[in-house]
Amino acid sequence: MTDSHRLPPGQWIAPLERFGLPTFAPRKVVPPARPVVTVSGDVRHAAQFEIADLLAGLPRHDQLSDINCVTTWSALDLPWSGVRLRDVVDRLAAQVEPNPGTRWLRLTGLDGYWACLRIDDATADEVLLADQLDGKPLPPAHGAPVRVVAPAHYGYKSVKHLVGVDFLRRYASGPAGWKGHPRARVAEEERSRLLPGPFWRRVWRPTLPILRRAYRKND
Ligand SMILES: Nc1nc2c(c(=O)[nH]1)N[C@H]1C(S)=C(S)[C@@H](COP(=O)(O)O)O[C@H]1N2
Ligand SMILES: [Mo]
Repeated sequence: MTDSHRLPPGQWIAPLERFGLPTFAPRKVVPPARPVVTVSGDVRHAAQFEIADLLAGLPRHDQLSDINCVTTWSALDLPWSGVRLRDVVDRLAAQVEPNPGTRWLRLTGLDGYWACLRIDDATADEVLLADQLDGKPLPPAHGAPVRVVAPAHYGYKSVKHLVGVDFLRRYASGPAGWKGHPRARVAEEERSRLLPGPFWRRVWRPTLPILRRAYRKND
């Protein structure tokens, strides 16, 4: 509990457990032997990349960062390792040539979950495409083979099991729907596009045990 001084507003410390929207609780992912990422959207040439090729040769970064879930739990100081999402996006953009005016990335996971991050948010220094947690390959529960880690944003932007990246002109809310926020910055408590953050603490906190149970039942 030593780190509670830096807990964001309205958050509580919790251990990391597999988590998300209730619809995704039964969708446990078995990572494929040769995972690929499909890159499309408003681009000149859509393309597919093997994940191994996407990461090959990029500088690696080890980083302690937190997951802050919109439902008010926070797992602190998780030891991630991977490459910068910015380096990956640069590599992809060189191949697919996004059209001018694209401002958003839609990030899709193998379980069908997806979320949009603004390109300037997705390419900030501390945003990783992580392939390791605790010095070991990412476990299936936490996003194998690779996941996004966007510490400045609520957990719902940190898409696990990445299989799709689309360059888009416009934001789309994804499965989070109206409950989500286009940017979802933790420091601004952007829990939802509607109503202020503190309102949502009171909505989400009581649902947390129910959501946890739905996930644990499937684990
Ligand atoms: N593919 C995928 N990514 C996802 C989710 C999901 O259900 N599927 N849930 C999101 C939510 S709401 C949170 S809080 C974090 C939780 O990460 P964890 O399952 O590693 O604890 O993953 C995010 N990324
Ligand atoms: Mo979340």
